[in-house]
Amino acid sequence: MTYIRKPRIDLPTDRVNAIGLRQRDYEGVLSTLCAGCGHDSITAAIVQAFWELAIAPECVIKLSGIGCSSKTPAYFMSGAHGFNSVHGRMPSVATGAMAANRDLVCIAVSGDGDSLSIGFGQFGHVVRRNLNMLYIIENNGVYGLTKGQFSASADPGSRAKKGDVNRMKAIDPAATAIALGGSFVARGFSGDREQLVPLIKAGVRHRGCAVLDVVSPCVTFNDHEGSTKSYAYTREHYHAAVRTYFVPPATEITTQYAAGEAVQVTMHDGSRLLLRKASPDYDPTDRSQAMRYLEDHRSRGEVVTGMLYINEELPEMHDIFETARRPLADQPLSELCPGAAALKDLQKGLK
Ligand SMILES: Cc1ncc(C[n+]2csc(CCOP(=O)(O)OP(=O)(O)O)c2C)c(N)n1
Ligand code: SF4
Ligand SMILES: [Mg+2]
Repeated sequence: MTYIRKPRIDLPTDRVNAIGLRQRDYEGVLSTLCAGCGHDSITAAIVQAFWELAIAPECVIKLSGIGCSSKTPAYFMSGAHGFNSVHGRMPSVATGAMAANRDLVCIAVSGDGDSLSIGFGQFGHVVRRNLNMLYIIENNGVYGLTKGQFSASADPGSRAKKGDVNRMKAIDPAATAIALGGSFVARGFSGDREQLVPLIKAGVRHRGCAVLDVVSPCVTFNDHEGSTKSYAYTREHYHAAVRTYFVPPATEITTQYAAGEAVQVTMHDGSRLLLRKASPDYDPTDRSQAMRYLEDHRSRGEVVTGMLYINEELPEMHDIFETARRPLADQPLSELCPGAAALKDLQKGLK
């Protein structure tokens, strides 16, 4: 793949984070996506979130499948490990990488085509395994890279650029992840960075599979009248269920909201999520209510955003399988290859 390096100019006024890095240290190569593509705004939010969290890029693994969305890991954290995998197969690669080294911080970027069409089975199983990763779906309702065919997230009745009407029902990745028993499900909009950055930070810090569906308009193939994934439609039908604030462990917890207005979730590393109910009847820890709420608003054509469901109690893949604490690359050879006698013993048990 060809790419263009960004010229590096450090200004003395650039702020550094807790580990002495500038925001530029979290950027990647120049984007080759269409000007105005929602995916580029999500990239900017990812850069900001990781810089604010002060995570060293070399501790991160960034993964993707195939699509315009799946190209985006090239545009952030050049210093991270990365693998641009096969269409719809990113979750398998993520499972392998995280099984081999649980200390990595995993961020995966996929598309609605990549995750809800060809990769639907893989998406379901990685949620079910509760693999420790942030799984972002950059959702534009079309296959952008292959020139604008309807994807599985296109709403029935929505129009393609050339006028065709979609007759199929849509798959909602957030509702699907909640139905599958996912431990963290949120939705954002590429045009709302203020909401998106705390959702990304919380997803990174969540121990388990954090699914973040982000409505991300495709300006070239799906930003016209009749599309329900356009900037205009999303802005008009936007409905925040909760307002999300991420508070890192070292910071004193202060909240501007009166008791009863904010729900507080303490995450495994001690950081906290302050969830202010924008809708007084919404509780993001109540799974069946979250499902009903999404369905009610979907039937009214509204796009519900924010932290939709969270459960900090669900065990992550390594807890379920009681795997070794040490990364595979650091395991002593004697443990990895225990020898012929141990193999014989194992075989005896299988007879
Ligand atoms: C196995 C396989 N099948 C089909 C394709 C063709 N293909 C490439 S990208 C894509 C869809 C991408 O859509 P999405 O994941 O929504 O990403 P977007 O481009 O919209 O960001 C398809 C069908 C492929 N590359 N590989
Ligand atoms: S075709 Fe659509 S999704 Fe792809 S880069 Fe252009 S605007 Fe973005
Ligand atoms: Mg798409």
